[in-house]
Amino acid sequence: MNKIINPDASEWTTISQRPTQSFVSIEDTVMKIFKEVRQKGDAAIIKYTSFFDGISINELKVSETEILEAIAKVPQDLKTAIQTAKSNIEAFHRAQKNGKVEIETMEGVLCWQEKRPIQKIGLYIPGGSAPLFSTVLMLAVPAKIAGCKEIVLCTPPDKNGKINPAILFAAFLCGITQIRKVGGIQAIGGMTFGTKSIPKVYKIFGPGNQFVTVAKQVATKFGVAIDMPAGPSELLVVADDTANAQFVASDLLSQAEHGTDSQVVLVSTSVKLIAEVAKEVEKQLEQLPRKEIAAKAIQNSKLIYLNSDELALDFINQYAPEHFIIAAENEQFYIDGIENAGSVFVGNYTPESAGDYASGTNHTLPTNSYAKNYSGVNLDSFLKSMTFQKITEKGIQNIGKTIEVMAEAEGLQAHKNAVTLRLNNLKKNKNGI
Ligand code: HSO
Ligand code: ZN
Repeated sequence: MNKIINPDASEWTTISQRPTQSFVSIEDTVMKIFKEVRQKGDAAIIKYTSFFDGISINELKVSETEILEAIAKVPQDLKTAIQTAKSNIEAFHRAQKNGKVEIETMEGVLCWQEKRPIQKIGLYIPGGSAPLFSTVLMLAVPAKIAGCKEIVLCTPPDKNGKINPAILFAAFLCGITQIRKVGGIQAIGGMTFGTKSIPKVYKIFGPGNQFVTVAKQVATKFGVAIDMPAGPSELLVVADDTANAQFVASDLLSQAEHGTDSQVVLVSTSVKLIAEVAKEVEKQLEQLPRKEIAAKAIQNSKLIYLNSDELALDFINQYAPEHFIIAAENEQFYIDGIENAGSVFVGNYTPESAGDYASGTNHTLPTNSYAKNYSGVNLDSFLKSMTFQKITEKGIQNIGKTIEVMAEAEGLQAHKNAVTLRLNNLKKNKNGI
């Protein structure tokens, strides 16, 4: 781990930089595959599934029998855990519903806003070394609460053409029945253009490797919305002498084990704690089944000493972490002052794992400093806001002049006329002509 003592503010930008990835070459590959998916549909999907996943699959749809078989395979304690997590996620996201906003801006001028679900959405769930069935809950639960009508879930098959049973169980529990065995660029292409077996969607959600990330970005060029630009997972912990070094180390490692490119950072006002955490990380790392992955991420990680809470907070806001753990005595100072973070975990007994799985908050969050301008996935991610207005006769008389003057000044006579004709009509009626 790299110890950095009292870095000067001029060095913060460099310290905050995540390892850069070059996406240019991937973009060409994505364009090529998208073109083929658009032209050849399922045939292209099948071709690339065989090429990238090493399995030849003719039926992309997951059958009911497969779902039932998978459900039978999931151990009971895992089923119970998934159910508990689901009900917490449901409670938190249901509470995010907010009613209609309605206001009479002038007498007779009524304006209101209502939300409507995005009708067709696609959920991408990565496979790979750690199939994240928890992400199914994080995306499907709010999608259902929002009322999205058509939800398709794409996830890559393993070498035997199968999908992790827990992914299928979580999907089933959430009422997702449209599941397709397809991953990577071809899955995103399928949902962007639609094929015989993959429905076209309006918005794509979910994490993925760099190929999926670039494919989602390219999908936006074809009119599809995406949740956010994704990147490798990250965690920043701020801790002082009141923190528990073992806990802090375990949190840093919990993110480090996601991938070799994960970013973990400790910011501390205590040199003593930094030394203890560094020791603990080495110790706990040895015991981890995924220690090779975690060790690589730890190599890039940073332990930063800053000599005041104020400086620490400024740095953290500049870094804009995806996850931010506060393990410091002055916790309210950080709660009040944090401007840029995806999700915040407060106190010594709030591990990031809680939010990753079960407490109720969403774990699909902005990385790579996008916490400066993006929110994590929440109920609104699945909704659109629409505005309405109704103007009465009295209302158009009240607001008419304002519109006429502005339209005239913009040189838009037809806009002005749309008001003038109505006002004249009302005048005539009033005069009984
Ligand atoms: N920390 C990950 C989410 C996750 N962790 C899923 C475990 N499973 C990205 O926020
Ligand atoms: Zn995690």
